[in-house]
Amino acid sequence: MPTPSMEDYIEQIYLLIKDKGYARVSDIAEALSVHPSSVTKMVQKLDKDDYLIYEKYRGLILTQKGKKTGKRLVERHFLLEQFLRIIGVDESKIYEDVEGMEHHLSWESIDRIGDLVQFFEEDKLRVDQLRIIQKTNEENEN
Ligand SMILES: [Mn+2]
Repeated sequence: MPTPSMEDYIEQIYLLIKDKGYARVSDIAEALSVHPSSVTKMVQKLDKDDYLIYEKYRGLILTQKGKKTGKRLVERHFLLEQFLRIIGVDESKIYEDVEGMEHHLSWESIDRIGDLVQFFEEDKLRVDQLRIIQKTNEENEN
């Protein structure tokens, strides 16, 4: 299993390759706000663990394992964003909260959250009902 930090790298590399067709060390460093030397170090570790193949002057490509993991991590991120949006979290907090949550939940919990998101999406009336409860709670707080 990849560590949280490895997951962040695999997720970003997967996104960069999906969006631009390639992932350079400098792009990864910028996306994760880390020093390029940290990227090189992690990329070497990910190469050793078979998530990608890294050649210093030719860049990197994801292996089958890396692609599969990357796709799963990006989907998990997206699901958690949907979840926070549905339960009414303010848009300005969603990205950071997902970054804080995503590595700390089991896949079991992720799947159950997926069920809950589906439950709300299948009938938008359920979202309206939740908003009524939230509005009442807010009014009682003030
Ligand atoms: Mn993420």
